[in-house]
Amino acid sequence: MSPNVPLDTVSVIGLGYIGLPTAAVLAQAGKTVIGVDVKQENVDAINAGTVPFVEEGLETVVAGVVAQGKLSAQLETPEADAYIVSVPTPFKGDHDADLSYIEAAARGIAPKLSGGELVVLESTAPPGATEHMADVILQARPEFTLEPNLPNSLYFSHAPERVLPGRIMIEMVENDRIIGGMTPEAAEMNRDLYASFCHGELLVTDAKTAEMAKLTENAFRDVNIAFANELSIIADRQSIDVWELIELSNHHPRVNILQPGPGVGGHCIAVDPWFIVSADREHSNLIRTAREVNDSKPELVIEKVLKKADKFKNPTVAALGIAFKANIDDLRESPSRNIAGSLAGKLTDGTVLVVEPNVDELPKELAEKDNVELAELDSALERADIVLLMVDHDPFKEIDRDLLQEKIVIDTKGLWR
Ligand code: SAJ
Repeated sequence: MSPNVPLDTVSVIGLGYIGLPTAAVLAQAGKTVIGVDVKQENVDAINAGTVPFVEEGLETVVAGVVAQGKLSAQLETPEADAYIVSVPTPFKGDHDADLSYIEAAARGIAPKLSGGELVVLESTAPPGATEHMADVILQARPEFTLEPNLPNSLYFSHAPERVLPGRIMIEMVENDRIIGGMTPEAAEMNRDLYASFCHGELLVTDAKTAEMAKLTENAFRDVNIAFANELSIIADRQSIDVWELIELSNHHPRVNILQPGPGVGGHCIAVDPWFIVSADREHSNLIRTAREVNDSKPELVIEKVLKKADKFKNPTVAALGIAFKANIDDLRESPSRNIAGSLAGKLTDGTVLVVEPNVDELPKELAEKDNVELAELDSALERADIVLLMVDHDPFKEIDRDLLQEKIVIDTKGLWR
């Protein structure tokens, strides 16, 4: 039997920051999309045409495709022509990838298969993860085969996402995509499916190269941010303004240094390079060191604040921004969130006023602390002895500089130079 072309019904497993936008654009392209999520509240929100997190432009598309009956969500994996697995891959222990969510998704898909289906892994994962996902399914359903064009063929592929949070709805459609098939036939099916919504170039390769390419992109960025962060540490000690230093150096036609900050956050750049390290610990010194440099940054920011706080009996610190980067509400793996928590723990006689315009409530570990408050920008600036800028959210750019005159300012993003 030939593959189930044209793959009319698609099930997206995992309706998070990547899965939901993917489901939405597929539905917009005319596919019948059934999303699957383990969280009942996410399923309910989506079926009501709303979204469980903030992402520019997403809610409008979700509301539209749900109203047209092209997108629905449920807890159980359905029968479908194609599956897209978009679940988390955190790390465990010594930074090894935890593939348990991928395995659980595979076990959910296995009983629904009848032959000819495409299963795409979108989750970022270490080299070999797509093969592992296929193994889990083939172990559960040994009557199927990877050999193409038979009645009992299954097709496996890896299509790593490359979208930038905050620009997901644009980049999902415009970015070039890498398509890594476990067989050429699987790659071809995957390419045809993604061509329905993606106008970028669809670059076909094998699954393992695709897995490594995704990790390479994020490791490249991590190494380059580490360079900027290391410069910021050295410049600080030399009493040099690191932002001026970088600006000047970037005038060279072949130099393009990124920006230093309070550390690297998010669930991609701070995580993915470790998958390369764990795949080959002996030969990944540069990538590991970059991770360590970026991970050391928050501690240096904390030390700087504590030094300044020393001269106050009851210091009040305004911590501006706890999202992992500008203009989003995503607090996962956020260095600034950890810095705020750590400062509150250390400044037991002080107060930390968290200003985060993109959230309505503090995350649990901060809310539980007696000396942490979620504050409005104006009142925090008025009350603070020390103003610690950690995220370059737009509202912080517009602050009246006169309000900062009397304050001790620690600007980790170079926003107020
Ligand atoms: N950061 C700096 N200095 C910079 C740039 C970023 O300190 O010059 C920090 C940010 O503040 C943030 C972290 O790095 O804490 C990551 O932010 P980001 O905007 O660089 O990237 P992400 O994590 O939002 O998205 C990345 C993107 N990858 C690349 O740019 C190579 C995106 O395209 C990927 O799809 C995404 O990871 C992912 O899902 O893997």
